[in-house]
Order: sequence, then C-alpha cells, then structure tokens
Amino acid sequence: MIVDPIVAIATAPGRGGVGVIRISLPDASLKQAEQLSDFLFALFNKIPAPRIASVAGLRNSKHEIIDEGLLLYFNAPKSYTGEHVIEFQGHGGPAVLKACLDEILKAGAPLNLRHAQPGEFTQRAFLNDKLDLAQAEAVADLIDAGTVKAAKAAMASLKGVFSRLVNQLADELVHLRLLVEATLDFPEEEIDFLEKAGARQALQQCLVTTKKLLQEGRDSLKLSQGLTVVLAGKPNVGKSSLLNALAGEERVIVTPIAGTTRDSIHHNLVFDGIPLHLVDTAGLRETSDIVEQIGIQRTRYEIEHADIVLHLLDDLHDLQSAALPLDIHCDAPVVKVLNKIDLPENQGAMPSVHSDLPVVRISALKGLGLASLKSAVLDLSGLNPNHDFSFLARERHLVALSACMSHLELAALHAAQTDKVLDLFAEELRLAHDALGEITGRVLPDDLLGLIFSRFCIGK
Ligand SMILES: Nc1nc2c(ncn2[C@@H]2O[C@H](COP(=O)(O)OP(=O)(O)OP(=O)(O)O)[C@@H](O)[C@H]2O)c(=O)[nH]1
Ligand SMILES: [Mg+2]
Repeated sequence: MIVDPIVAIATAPGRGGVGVIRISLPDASLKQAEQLSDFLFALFNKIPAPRIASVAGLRNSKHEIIDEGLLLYFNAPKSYTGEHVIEFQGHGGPAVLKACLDEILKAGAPLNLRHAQPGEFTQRAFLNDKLDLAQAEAVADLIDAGTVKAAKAAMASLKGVFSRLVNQLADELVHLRLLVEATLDFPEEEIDFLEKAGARQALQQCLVTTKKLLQEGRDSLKLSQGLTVVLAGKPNVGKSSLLNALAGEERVIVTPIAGTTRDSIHHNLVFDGIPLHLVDTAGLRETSDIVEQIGIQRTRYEIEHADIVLHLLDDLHDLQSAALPLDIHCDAPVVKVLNKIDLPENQGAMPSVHSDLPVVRISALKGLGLASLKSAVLDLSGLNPNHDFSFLARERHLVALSACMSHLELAALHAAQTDKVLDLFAEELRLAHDALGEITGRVLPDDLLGLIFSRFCIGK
C-alpha cells in the first residue's frame, strides 16, 4: 500500500514563465482531514476548493511570501494520481522553485512528505487504476515524442486506443479459453468441440488480429525511433556534400581531397514526419593511414547498424558492380545513388545495374534529385507518411505480442492434430493470454514497474 506523500517540480529544469510544483498525498497517510488542512494552511493560508484555480502566496515558516501564483487542488480520487493532488504554479526560475520546494518539504515533514522518484506520479496513477501500463508508458512517449506524428500516436495510446485493441484480443482469447476449459472435463468430446464451437475459426481470427497489431506496432516503433540512414562509398564521391544538402547547412567538412571525413558524423532530421538519423562516414578504400583505417572501421560499424544504406558513387560506370567497396557485407537494403549528375561524363546512358532497388541520380552540389532520394528512402522504410498511427508501441509491447503470436501458433498446431490434445491447446491459450496481460499490466513480471517508471522524468 502506498503511504508516502510525494512532491516534485513538474516543469523542466531551467528558466521559464511558469514553474509547477506537484504534490500527491495518498488518503492512507491523511486519515484525518486536518492533516491536509494543517499542511495547506501552513503553506498557503487557505484550503482551496477542488478544481478551482485561486491566487495564492506560498509562505515560509516565518510567514513571508516567497512566491505567488495559482493554486489548484484535486481531491482524491479525481486527480492524475488518484490521490489528493495539489499543484502550485509559481514563477519558473530555478532558485525560486527550489525555495518553494524546500518550504513544502518542511511543512510536509509531519506527513512524511518526501521528494518523488522519476515517474512516481504516473506510477501511482497506474497503481490507483487511473491508467493501465501501456497508457502510463504513453505519457513518457508523448513527452519524448520527437515529431508531431509520434506525439499524435502517443496521445492515442494515452487515450487507451492500444489498450482497447489489446483488451479486445484478450477478450476473444478468454472466450476461447472458457470454451476449452469447459470441455476439458469431457475428453470424449474434444475433437468434436473444436469443430462445433468454431474454436479453430476463433483461433484463426485471434492470429490475424495479433499479426495486425504486431505490424502496426513495429511500424509505429520505427516512427518514434526513426531510421538510421548511412551514407557510404568510396572517398570523394560526395557523401558529406549530400549530408549537407539534406541538412540544409554546412554540417560537415567538404573538400576535393579524398579521405576528408574520418569520424562518423550523425545528423538528425525529419522527412515527411519520419525521423531520420543520417550518418556520414569515412570513405571506403585500402589505406595505410592509421587514422583513416580507424575511420573505415567505424564506417563498417555504422553499416552493420543501418536500417538503410545509401551507396554513393560518382562514376556512371561503377554502377555495374553490385558490392559496396571493400566487399563490405550489409544486411540492410542498399540504395545505389549516382552523385555528380551535373558532370557531363555522368549524363550518358545508364549501364545495367545489379540491384533490385532503383538507382537514384542526384547532384549534391546542385541540389538535384533530392526529392526522389527522399521518396526512395521513405518507400524502403515501409512507412507511409500519410498514415496516422492508431497507437505508439514500445519494444516491450512487441516482445509480448510476438510471444502471444507464438503461443497461438502452437495452439493452432495442437488443434490440427487428431490426438487428444485439448489440454495442450488450453495451456497455449493461457500463455498467449498472459503475454497480452503484460502489455496492460494485468500480469506483472518482477521488476517490470521499476524498469518502466525509472525512465520517466522527475515530476511526471
Ligand atoms: N560536380 C560535383 N561535385 C560534387 C558533387 N558533390 C560533391 N562534389 C565535390 O566532390 C568533392 C568531394 O566531396 P565530399 O562531399 O567531401 O566527398 P566525400 O564522399 O564526403 O569524401 P570523403 O570524406 O573523402 O570520403 C568536393 O570537391 C565536392 O565539392 C556534385 O554533385 N557535383
Ligand atoms: Mg566526407
């Protein structure tokens, strides 16, 4: 049971127009209403009406006003955490906020008021059934969202869209489990049951739904995390020039000297709402220069970790070779990009190319072909810029959905056998159901809560 009242500054560190201090006081620690009144009187000289903003001065123990602002009181359980929540919206300076926080902690000492851990307000909202686990995670994802698209998807998750889809699937599984468990006592009817009750069909339906959720979840994760696009190729082909052209600024050094770039250089940007992590790399060639060798080692690492590799070339005739320079192996899709098409020698007929993917022709120097390059990258990502995601998933959710899928597939295998396998079928359904329960927090493996909420910011 939660007993400690908690407090934290809820606004971001630094200076701002407004600074918010949030206090959450569980009912259990406030058995007598006077405790809450004493606390509020000591600080604000008043007990505000619930959910009505009033102007208040926050006072220290000598009754001096140290800041003035708006005071809001949300009585339990009608608050973010489900506890009594008090918010003071004062001025957003670090010193004044710190002074207010210290006074609040002093006044709250008789209540055992303490500083909140990261994510503790949201954790309480979860423990008090205000949000399920997927919604609680969406709070952090909304705050962390790097694009408007990701923010929209996180908001949908926070509103419970993802949880509803998961719960609908869980309900279908429960229905199936009930049918199966009821039949387990009558083994002679097993095979009959699978036919009669439409169990196989219901299972197929669950499989289809899980697959859809998994696909949408994977894409939404790509949307929030972004794609790593590595620019690779021989020295001097124009990798750094392309990064600069895409970034719209002189981000990296460009010179006519082969081997200019040594370190891998990362630059983030957003194409049509999709975050991209561009990586400029050291040109690939045999070299005895130690610094360049280290750079090339780094290029190999970046290629290994890429979602998409843009293989730049600056000579039409090099297009015929299928491989990356130095025969570097790459699991990610490799798009061949012919640069310097402004040069007459690159304007001839294209030779036949060993690639399933289209060759994109650009001039980084003149800014030609960049739109085609962007659409080639977006096509490869599988993300449709016009598609609004109905939720935002996390890796943890995908692991749970994959586990659910595997158990449903095993259940389908058992169902396909003619032997008496109903108890195995039932067990796989149970495991699939539990995997779904981990998403919303119905099933909680050890340490999961700590792991999730410790990554939140303080005050949320
Ligand atoms: N004509 C023409 N020159 C270009 C183009 N793109 C780059 N260059 C020139 O090619 C030279 C090399 O460009 P970089 O961008 O430094 O090439 P890089 O691939 O990063 O080279 P390293 O860092 O050495 O691996 C520079 O002189 C650029 O101005 C282009 O589209 N057309
Ligand atoms: Mg370079």
